[in-house]
Amino acid sequence: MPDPDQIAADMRAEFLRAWESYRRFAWGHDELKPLSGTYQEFFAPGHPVGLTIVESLDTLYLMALDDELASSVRWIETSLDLDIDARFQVFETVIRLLGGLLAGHLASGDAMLLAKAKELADRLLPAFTRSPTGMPYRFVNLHSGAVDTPANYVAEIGTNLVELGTLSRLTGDDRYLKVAKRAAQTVYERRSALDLVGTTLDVETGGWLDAVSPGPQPPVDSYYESLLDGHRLFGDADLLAWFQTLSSALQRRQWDVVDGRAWYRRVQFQTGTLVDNHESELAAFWAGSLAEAGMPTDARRFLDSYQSVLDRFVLFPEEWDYEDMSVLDPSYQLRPEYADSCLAMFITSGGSEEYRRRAYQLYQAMKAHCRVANGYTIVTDVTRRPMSLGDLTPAYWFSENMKYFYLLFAHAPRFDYKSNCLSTEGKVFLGLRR
Ligand code: DMJ
Repeated sequence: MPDPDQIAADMRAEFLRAWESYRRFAWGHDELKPLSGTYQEFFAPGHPVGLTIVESLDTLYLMALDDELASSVRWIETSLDLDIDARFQVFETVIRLLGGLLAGHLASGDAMLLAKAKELADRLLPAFTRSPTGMPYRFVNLHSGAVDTPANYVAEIGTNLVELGTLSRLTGDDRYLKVAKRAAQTVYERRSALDLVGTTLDVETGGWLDAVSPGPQPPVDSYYESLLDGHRLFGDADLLAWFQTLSSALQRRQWDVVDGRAWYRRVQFQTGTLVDNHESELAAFWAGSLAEAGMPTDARRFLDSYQSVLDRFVLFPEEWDYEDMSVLDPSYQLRPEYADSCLAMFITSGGSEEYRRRAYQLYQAMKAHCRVANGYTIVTDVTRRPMSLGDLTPAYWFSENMKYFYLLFAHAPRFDYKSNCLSTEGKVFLGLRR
């Protein structure tokens, strides 16, 4: 590996190269399409919210791209109107937009960002307060407060603690944390006798709509992470107790070792019987959570399993069967989960070089296969040579992937490597140095 400073400088330059393309082709829109030099909206067609800008604020700050940060904050102040007559997905709005505004506020100290965050949360609140169980509806109209879709996933119901809790802490208004905690608790209370949860609940009746526990995989994954991070941020003992009960059940009932590799089998949540052996790239974040929860051995084993997938396919397919290692979805969505765990384990291990080496392998593979004239793009099939490309730079590529990579190598003076907490969307809620 080259010198870490050199790698960090390269990562910052690559970020900036793609950012300039976003500025040129997509500024103010949600996401860049780098091959066609166009853009797409993430939440609602015809209603851009500058997702890439909002999501990237704290990354710009950490990379000391201060002019870019200033123009991003200016865009939000002058052009981000949240009074939008369209239905927004509550979970994605919370982790990406609300999280982005709050992390941007924590990074820059700008009061306007906090005011926008509060306005956004107030527009989201009907999803919680109009629900008979307190578990949020899946969609809310930001203008009218009309809610729809009572069938909601556990991750989407229960991943609001960090963002809404931080807003409560910053505004002194405890309503936000209360609705988030009630929703997370309502899911917890519906766990089976095996301490497992299914994937989908009817938020009006409170009943389960399915019977599968996917382990730390979608669409439950970040619920577990949110409980742990909520405890790490607010010291709430309930959240830790719920995390411990649920995560020990995952280790007991779903941890599955095949050919020396550890995975999570998908099971019926009431009986524990096997559903299938499908594993998602998205679960790679869980190694970092295990490490943060004080389970370094399991964390390392799980990360090793993902490393074996990386070694085999060069970039991660979206989904595979771990019994026979057949690929179920060959696309690589430029996802950040493996780098997320590498950073978390770099930090919890006190700076072990091993995690830098792993992340660098992924970074180089990404450069080799996803780098295009206008930045970076997703892959539609990692098994083909050359890999076939799609046309998208997801907002999380700017805000998550490049943040994790950069923090691993940069010795960033604006980041506290000793005391920090990043949300499921990689927003820094603790650990920004001003
Ligand atoms: C991101 O939006 C977040 O990391 C989220 O928690 C799950 N997945 C995507 C990127 O893969």
